Amino acid sequence: MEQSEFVCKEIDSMAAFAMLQSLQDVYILIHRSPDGDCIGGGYALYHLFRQLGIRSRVCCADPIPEMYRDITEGVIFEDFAPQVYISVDVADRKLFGDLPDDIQNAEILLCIDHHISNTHYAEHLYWNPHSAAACEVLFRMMQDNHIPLTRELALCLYSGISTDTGCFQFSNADAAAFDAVAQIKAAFPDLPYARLNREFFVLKSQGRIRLDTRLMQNVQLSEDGRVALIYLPDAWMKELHVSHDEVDGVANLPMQIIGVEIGITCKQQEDGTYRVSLRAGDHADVSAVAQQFDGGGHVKASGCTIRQGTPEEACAALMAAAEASLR
Ligand SMILES: [Mn+2]
Repeated sequence: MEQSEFVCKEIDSMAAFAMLQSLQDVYILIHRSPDGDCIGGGYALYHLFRQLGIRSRVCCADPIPEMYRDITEGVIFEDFAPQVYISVDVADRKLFGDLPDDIQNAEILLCIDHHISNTHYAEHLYWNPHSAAACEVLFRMMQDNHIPLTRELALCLYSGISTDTGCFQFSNADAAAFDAVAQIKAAFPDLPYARLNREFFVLKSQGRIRLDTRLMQNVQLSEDGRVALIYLPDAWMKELHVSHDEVDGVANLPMQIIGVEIGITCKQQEDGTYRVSLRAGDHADVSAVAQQFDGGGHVKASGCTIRQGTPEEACAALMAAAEASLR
């Protein structure tokens, strides 16, 4: 990939909004395996651009999962050639996934993010690594710039903050996150919050329930039950007719076991690589574990990809790294 010479410049909420206002024909890039935060953030930016009379579209390497249809419903993107690219909730350009080359290699003018692991790949970065969600960062930017919250924006931003905090149960659900959501709920009390939470966190297909049961039957425990690892073979997904976007959230499964400090989910991909999600309880730090495998993320939720080896080797390497991090 060609790298141009620039030093990523961090900017504040006023400069970020001034920049957004000055753009035209914008492609908004979000990460592969899209979650509620990047989808909510991407669509919030689309609605914001619309209010400003600016044409934009959200670009993702993977399809948007069905459970986020409240966000995507009624939005039809126009076809146009981009003049500029921005990104939201994407810590590293590797996470764009498999996009067409011209998009993949494009210079990103502005990244809006909340990942401490952000690699400063964009020309400008507007971020807050203490925020629970990219959608919370966007909420603050809009507030600082006196942008009125619309119903569409409220739905998008709520979805991002709710999903990135695991429905407000992770430690990142701090006062600032609750404050943003309190303001969103006060402004739009009639949005279907309870139904959204059920869609995001409770409902699963029959295949997914069968898969979860099988995964739990095969969980590997070590360090007196402080590390739990589940391995998900690609063949099981095919057999039970579960799609990759349906296993979003499977990383939280090992953390349901009392005593588990580090939960590891290792998903075999169709191409033989392994997509790994790491979750930490009260005391552990999994971002350091992910970094050993060239990944990253947050202290309590991180990820990485293992590109070679048998499933046994991948799992053993992960287990060893997690065990070492607890000692
Ligand atoms: Mn996020």
